[in-house]
Amino acid sequence: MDETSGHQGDGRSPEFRPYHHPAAGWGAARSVTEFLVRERELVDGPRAIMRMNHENGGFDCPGCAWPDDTKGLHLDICENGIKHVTWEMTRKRVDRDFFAAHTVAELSGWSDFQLEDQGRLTEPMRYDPDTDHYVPISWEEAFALFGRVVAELDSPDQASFYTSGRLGNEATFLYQLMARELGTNNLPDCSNMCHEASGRALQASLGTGKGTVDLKDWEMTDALFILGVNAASNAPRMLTSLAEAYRRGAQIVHINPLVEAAATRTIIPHDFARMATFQSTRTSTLNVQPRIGGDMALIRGMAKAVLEEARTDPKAVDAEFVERHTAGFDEYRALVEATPWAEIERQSGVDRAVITAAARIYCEADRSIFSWCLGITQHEHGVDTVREIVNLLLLRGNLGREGAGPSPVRGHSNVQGNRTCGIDHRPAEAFLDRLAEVCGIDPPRAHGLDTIGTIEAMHRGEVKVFVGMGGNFALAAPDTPHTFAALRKCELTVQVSTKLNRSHLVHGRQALILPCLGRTEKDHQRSGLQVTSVEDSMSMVHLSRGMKRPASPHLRSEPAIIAGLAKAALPDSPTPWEHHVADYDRIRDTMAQVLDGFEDFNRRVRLPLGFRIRQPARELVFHTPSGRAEFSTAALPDVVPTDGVLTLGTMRSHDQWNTTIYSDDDRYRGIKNLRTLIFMNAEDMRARGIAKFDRVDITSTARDGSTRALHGYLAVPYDIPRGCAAGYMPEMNVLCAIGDYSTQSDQPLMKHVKVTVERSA
Ligand SMILES: Nc1nc2c(c(=O)[nH]1)N[C@H]1C(S)=C(S)[C@@H](COP(=O)(O)OP(=O)(O)OC[C@H]3O[C@@H](n4cnc5c(=O)[nH]c(N)nc54)[C@H](O)[C@@H]3O)O[C@H]1N2
Ligand SMILES: Nc1nc2c(c(=O)[nH]1)N[C@H]1C(S)=C(S)[C@@H](COP(=O)(O)OP(=O)(O)OC[C@H]3O[C@@H](n4cnc5c(=O)[nH]c(N)nc54)[C@H](O)[C@@H]3O)O[C@H]1N2
Ligand SMILES: [Mo]
Repeated sequence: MDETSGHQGDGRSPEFRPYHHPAAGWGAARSVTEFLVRERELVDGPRAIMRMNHENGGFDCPGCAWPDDTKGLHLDICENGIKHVTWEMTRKRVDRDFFAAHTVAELSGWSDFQLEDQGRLTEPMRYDPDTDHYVPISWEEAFALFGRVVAELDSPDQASFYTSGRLGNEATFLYQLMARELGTNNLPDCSNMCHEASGRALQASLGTGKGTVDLKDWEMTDALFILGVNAASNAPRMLTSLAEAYRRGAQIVHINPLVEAAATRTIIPHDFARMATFQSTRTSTLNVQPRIGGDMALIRGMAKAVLEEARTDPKAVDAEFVERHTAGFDEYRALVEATPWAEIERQSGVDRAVITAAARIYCEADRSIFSWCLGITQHEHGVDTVREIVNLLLLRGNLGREGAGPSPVRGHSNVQGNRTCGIDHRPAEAFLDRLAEVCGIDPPRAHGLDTIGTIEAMHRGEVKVFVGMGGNFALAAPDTPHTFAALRKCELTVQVSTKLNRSHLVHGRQALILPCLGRTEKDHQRSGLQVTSVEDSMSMVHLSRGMKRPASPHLRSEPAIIAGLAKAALPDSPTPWEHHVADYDRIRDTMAQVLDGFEDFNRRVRLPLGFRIRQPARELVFHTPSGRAEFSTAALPDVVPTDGVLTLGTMRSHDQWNTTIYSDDDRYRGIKNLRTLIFMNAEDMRARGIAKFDRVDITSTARDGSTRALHGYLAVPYDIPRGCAAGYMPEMNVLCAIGDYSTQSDQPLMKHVKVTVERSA
């Protein structure tokens, strides 16, 4: 296999049959059963799942960041959560015999599915260049190797420390402390590729980087607007909220170029009575299909309709709210009024009548929530679009009251907690001051490198040591061959992982694999069994307690691994690393002094449902320059592709977790046995003489004019606006140029790749 072509089919022939069943329900149940059988987990899997996301016990689902049910012990599980847990609990093992039997060159020829499917890593390994094998190394020697290489760097900024969003809060805090004690803010993370735009936009508009609503608000709202998220696959427990909202008569508007499964009907995953009787509930009242990148124009159109409505109905705009709590309204109104409908229709790809219908729903609702994910953020104008969403919310005072506000859907289960606990390459001065005071260190003040910055610096030879705290950097990052070359230029790459993946095979001159405990596993330290904490999409912090025997006796917890690395690299550190790891309560006591909203952390995190981090914007306190919520006035971007060009969005299938591929099926989109595909509008196919399942070549053109290509993909006619196309990450990362990232958020433009498609010769 060509090392950049991602997943390989298993020879079964591909199928495409549009899916007409409700989301979740029996299709999900069957899929779970097949998966459990394959992973030989029929006994332990379900038992573990009964312990997941439980009030005061159990572990946090390592899947998505959707919050737990507010009613406490209510069992709210989903098909994909079960898969994520089972994938971690597999009985298969990657041990020293495995590495002795296969060279890295040989493993590089395996598919990504095959690599992870070998099971759990069991002991620390070091790359041996003489034999091209990974060979066992003791923990102490591995740490010492890291310490030696770091000591030889000319500057701590030659090291970069990546975080993938599964890392618990306590480990997160230690990790950033190690980096900053060393003297660098090089803390790239997966949110650089995911919700960086949301954070920056909400910070600018509201003075807080997070959404303001919680699950209770979802239960009370009159209208939900869901933008750019494939909820049925990527936040399946949202289906429950959507169905409950529908039953209570709330309006649900989905805004997505694709009509995803969550935008039709669902059988609520845990509603066994309804499952037994095949009763489904609608989860949508209106579906709007903008062109890719057309959301900002669409939202502005809704704002224009609201302002027009206000001419005859003074209540359409909440004048009192606008007057008391916001700044910049007059400029915004002038801008909206000056934007012609024709321009709004052209840029959004949606007729005025449909936009007005959505605006009417918005005006008729007392309380509205806007929720979004990557379809909004992974664009050049992601920040402007999120700010436009906030503008629309502000117009009707949908902030700081029950049932209303912005609600971004975060990705990894603790990606939000990572940021809260200090993973930020642009840390706030106030945070650094507190860190300095409490921890007795002198943290660097200069901004560090993010994900793209790290890859570019590796290429220039400026970053020589890379640590991946979870994740699969090599495959998750854009421009696969370019990222591979960057990693290979490093002096040392260290991957802290649970499973074998591509990032272990694409390594530096020296390389370490450090295997860690998973979320589901018991974490014993000197003072006894430990618990960790995580934060969900709605700022709830709660405990996660592993209950399974570790996959191997040689595994260490992430906090213990970080402490080992830190002690080796920081011989004179003022931080009592071992003392901290012996009892995570001590880490929490330190965090309570450093982090805003974490007072009395150890007690409050043990409350039955944990605690919610204070949200100033929710209380209508705005840490913005004006002290008010700020309207933005950005010009509409031109997102209409030129003739012959398609705008391609890369996304996940149903049966995958980011770079982890569970199978080649994408059930809700009707796809079987196929990942190397491109969804296209039927007219666009006809215009190019392409028929269903024809092999096509896809060529992307970057801003700098350079081109990248994938060959032999199968074209699939799909209900998607003309000029738009879609396909799967991480395979399509090959098409994402390293230089194509947003000037607003530095996020790679993973939903906005300009491509041409033609039949393969
Ligand atoms: N099972 C599962 N769950 C996951 C993950 C997983 O891989 N598997 N990943 C987790 C992570 S890290 C994240 S960040 C989230 C990601 O969750 P999503 O944001 O749902 O991820 P994607 O699959 O990239 O899907 C993006 C959606 O945006 C739509 N879209 C594309 N372009 C546009 C556009 O211009 N405008 C609009 N309005 N929509 C657009 C696509 O049609 C698709 O429905 O999910 C998390 N949950
Ligand atoms: N083209 C394109 N590219 C994208 C995206 C896109 O939409 N389009 N989405 C981006 C987004 S939103 C994200 S978040 C990134 C995802 O980027 P990452 O977070 O880097 O990737 P994952 O695939 O989630 O990482 C999977 C690996 O994590 C390790 N792992 C699993 N559990 C644990 C654990 O408990 N501890 C540790 N230490 N390791 C563990 C396993 O070894 C597994 O192989 O991809 C980004 N890339
Ligand atoms: Mo993500």
